[in-house]
Amino acid sequence: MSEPERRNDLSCPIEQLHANERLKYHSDFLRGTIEVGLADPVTGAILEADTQLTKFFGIYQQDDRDLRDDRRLAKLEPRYQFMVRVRMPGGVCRPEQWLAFDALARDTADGSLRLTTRQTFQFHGVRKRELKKHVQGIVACGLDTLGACGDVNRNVISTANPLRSAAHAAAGELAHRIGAHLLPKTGAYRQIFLGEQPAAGVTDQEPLYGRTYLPRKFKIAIAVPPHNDVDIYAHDLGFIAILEDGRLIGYDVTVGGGMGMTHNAPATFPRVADLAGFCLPQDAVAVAEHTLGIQRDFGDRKDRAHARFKYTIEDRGIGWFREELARRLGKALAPAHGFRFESSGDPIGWHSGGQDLWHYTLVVENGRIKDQPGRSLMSGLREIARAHKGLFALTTNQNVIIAGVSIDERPTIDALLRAHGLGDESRLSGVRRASLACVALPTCALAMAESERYLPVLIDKIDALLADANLATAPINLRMSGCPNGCSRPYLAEIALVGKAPGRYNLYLGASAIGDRLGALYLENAGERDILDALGPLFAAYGAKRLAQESFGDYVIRAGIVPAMMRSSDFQRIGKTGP
Ligand code: SRM
Ligand code: SF4
Repeated sequence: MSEPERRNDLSCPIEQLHANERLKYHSDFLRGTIEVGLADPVTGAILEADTQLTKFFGIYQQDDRDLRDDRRLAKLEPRYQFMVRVRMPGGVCRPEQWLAFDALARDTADGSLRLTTRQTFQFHGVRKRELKKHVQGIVACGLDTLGACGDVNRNVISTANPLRSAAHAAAGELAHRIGAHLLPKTGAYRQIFLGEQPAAGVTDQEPLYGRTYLPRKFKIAIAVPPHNDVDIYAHDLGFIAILEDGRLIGYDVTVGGGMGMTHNAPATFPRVADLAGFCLPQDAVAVAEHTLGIQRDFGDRKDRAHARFKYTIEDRGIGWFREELARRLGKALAPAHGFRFESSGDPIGWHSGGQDLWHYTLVVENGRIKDQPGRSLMSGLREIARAHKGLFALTTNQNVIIAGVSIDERPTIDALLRAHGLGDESRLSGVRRASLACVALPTCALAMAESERYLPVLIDKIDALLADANLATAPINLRMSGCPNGCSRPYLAEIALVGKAPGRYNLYLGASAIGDRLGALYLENAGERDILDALGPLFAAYGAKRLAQESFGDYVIRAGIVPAMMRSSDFQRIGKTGP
């Protein structure tokens, strides 16, 4: 597409756009003054404006919020550190890559690995002086961090484990192809972080993105029914594999999903994606490119709170999108084929699939990999990586699958799991197995309340309520986020707790168990006692009155406890406040 057709880049003077647009425009393809900041030995930080640019390279400047007050009193600057996110389409890595990440976590980060809700690794606590070395370590093992954050297409996720079936393999392969096709082309990343020199006479070009990239982040997921483990409806763009007699014939396409909102700002809301149509496998990359192009050209570049693709779709309608896509693609999407989802969770423990192979899903509570007394998760996975001949497949439910184990190798993996206090998944309650929590404190600058550190403690208490109601194994999904941005996709959880202030959460109920309906606000600004007092009677009623196979989310709607969320834009308006 020629430059003048990029409406939002050029239809209005750059001065009238959001400050981030000006920053990108004048950044020399994302270079800014990052080099200057990295070289400054006086501070652990980089320059403020550059913190927006390093995001495009998967790097966030943070500080340890636990230490803020003490350091301020001691007249020290905040303990600046960096979060580094790996780009790993489809969430797959080889054992030697696992070992490299394990070593990097211990050498140049905080000693832990964090599995994210988008199927990749994050490192926390990387100091500025180690940042280049850390990124180079990731690149040395064949991956990178380019485009893992920032206003570009993010890490493309796909249903977990390409070794599970041919359709899973095709989904993983499509994630790679789309990810590679939509990667930014700037040479800034390699020059700044890998020390490469620009080739003589070569200037930067961003043929797909232009100088201002996208108005906001853009996320793509690929699902293989009946599993909606990727939460397809939470994505800007989704591909749902359509199989006939086990053969992939194409993808149903969804657009306009997203989670983030701001408390008490009704113009912002989570949105469940719309079904746009069907495309052939060979058209999927072009559909991704042109959908991204539509958002590039029509997304709101003045108001970042209204800049996600979900608002473009909400404002202009799915009919408009279909026509615009057809114009760019040169043909219309076919009518959607239709599909059926049965779950949004992971198969836990051993399961088989694909050429006589076995796979073990290890539950990693809230995605944090580190050793604890009696449960040496980090050391155990290191030992497994040394012995394992298959792959590691990360799931969007923050778990890891030890994938592609032959029947002969199973005893070795079992022994290693046992030796490290792992492999006890059957001991966990249904809620704990299915729970998700975002990172939140102490690293996330936007956190209003605890999440990763608090959810396990709260679940101990919720488990007691569930046991009283004979629901210990019920697979109710519970998700917690430290703020309304919704990084654990809470609005698609049957029970969601969204941070409002320290120790205070909004409680949402009534999302479907298969991830196609949002929850509704049930209790506002609730403390732990309020939450437990609200959930106890609901669990008792659900335990006593549920229909066969009825999920908790469906029950609370049938029982009239919360309304079914029919329209995303109603999200902030309807919903009962208080039990
Ligand atoms: Fe997120 C911002 C962590 C998945 C919606 N997210 C952040 C930041 C970078 C905070 C910041 O901007 O300073 C968090 C860093 C915390 C830390 O210390 O590590 C953060 N998000 C995460 C992760 C690590 C949560 C986790 O526990 O796994 C996930 C990393 C995914 C990845 O590998 O790429 C993560 N974030 C999500 C998801 C879930 C998803 O994509 O499936 C969402 C909701 C879906 C969506 O995008 O609509 C999500 N994160 C946000 C938002 C709200 C965006 C919006 O449209 O309003 C923000 C804030 C922003 O962008 O301004 C945000
Ligand atoms: Fe941070 Fe909020 Fe995302 Fe949690 S939901 S990681 S608190 S931005």
